[in-house]
Amino acid sequence: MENIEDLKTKTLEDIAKAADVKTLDDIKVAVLGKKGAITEQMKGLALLSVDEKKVVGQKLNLVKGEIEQALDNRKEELAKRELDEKLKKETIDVTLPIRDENLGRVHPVSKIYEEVVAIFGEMGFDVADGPDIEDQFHNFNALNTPANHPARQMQDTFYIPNPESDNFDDSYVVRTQTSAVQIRTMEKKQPPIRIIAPGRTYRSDYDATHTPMFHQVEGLVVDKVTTFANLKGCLYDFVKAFFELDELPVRYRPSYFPFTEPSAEMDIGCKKSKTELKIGAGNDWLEILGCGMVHPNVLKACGIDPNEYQGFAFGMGLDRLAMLKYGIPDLRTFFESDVRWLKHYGFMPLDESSMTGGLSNNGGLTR
Ligand code: 2NM
Repeated sequence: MENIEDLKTKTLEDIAKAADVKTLDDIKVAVLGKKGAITEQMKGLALLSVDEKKVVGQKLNLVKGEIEQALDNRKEELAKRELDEKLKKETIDVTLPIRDENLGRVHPVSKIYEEVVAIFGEMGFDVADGPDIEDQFHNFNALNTPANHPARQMQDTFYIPNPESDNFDDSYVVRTQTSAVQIRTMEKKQPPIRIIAPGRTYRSDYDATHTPMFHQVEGLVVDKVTTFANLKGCLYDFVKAFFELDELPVRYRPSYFPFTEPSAEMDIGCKKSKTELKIGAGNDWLEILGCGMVHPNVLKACGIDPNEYQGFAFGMGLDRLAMLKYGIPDLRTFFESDVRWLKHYGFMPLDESSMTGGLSNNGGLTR
């Protein structure tokens, strides 16, 4: 019979040396298994005298217990080490570049929005916003748009009943332009004012270039000396930055808006062919925005003295800008939530628009 102490020492050494759980299991079988060294000795007890049986049996049980304990401890140690190694191997380096094929895309209108905010932000404009549902004072009256004005007619404007009044003049509207934001800004704050108001607007219209919900950005500058020359310089800088061109012919045509006097529409030079529209060169013109000097009545309605202050304002369609800049032919597709469309026309989310870091990030364009 093998010396029990020797067996114990050797087995404990083997356990301490075991490098993995499999080796431990092998040791367990070799010592405690059906034909294991301890098990064999247990069987051998039958041949001993009653007194010897008692002493050797106790000894064997003790050693068996110690070995079992050692196996358990070592197993736990190894499992912990294996887990540590696994965790170390699976560490995520958050500084690594993202796998951008898995990311979603930024909608072209959001991209244009970011670009417009970046350009006017650099010029010192603040971004202002307001509610989509407006009262008629802020959407019309304060904008020098009298009750009989065509812009108020039912076919254009979505009216929302006022639960507290049967009088039609008290009904609300979903804003037909973002100008109400300018009105609210002027009501709250005396000049100098320099804001843009980008956001959703609503009119009852639907074809390839009109959707009932669309996006506008309007701008407003009010100060003691604010001239039409300031307006021209500001918008000229804007269109050049927006279309990323060093030179871009522009012209102003007289126009009419109730809230500005004089009013104008700004065109940019382009070349139109059957298949292509090239902005910047050529003998054609493309209407890009409306603008003008803020009407004295508008300033008055907001508590600003038109004898002391003047302002200019402008407005343009973000969706239209997106169609022009990225050559998207049908506005209705903008709002169909088709993921394939978005993958085609959308932008990588990490390419932020900025005046210093690149505006439209054409490198990030997925086309
Ligand atoms: C346009 C065209 C011209 C405009 C005017 C104002 C306000 F509130 F100051 F009177 N905000 N926006 C304006 C002027 C908007 O959109 C084509």
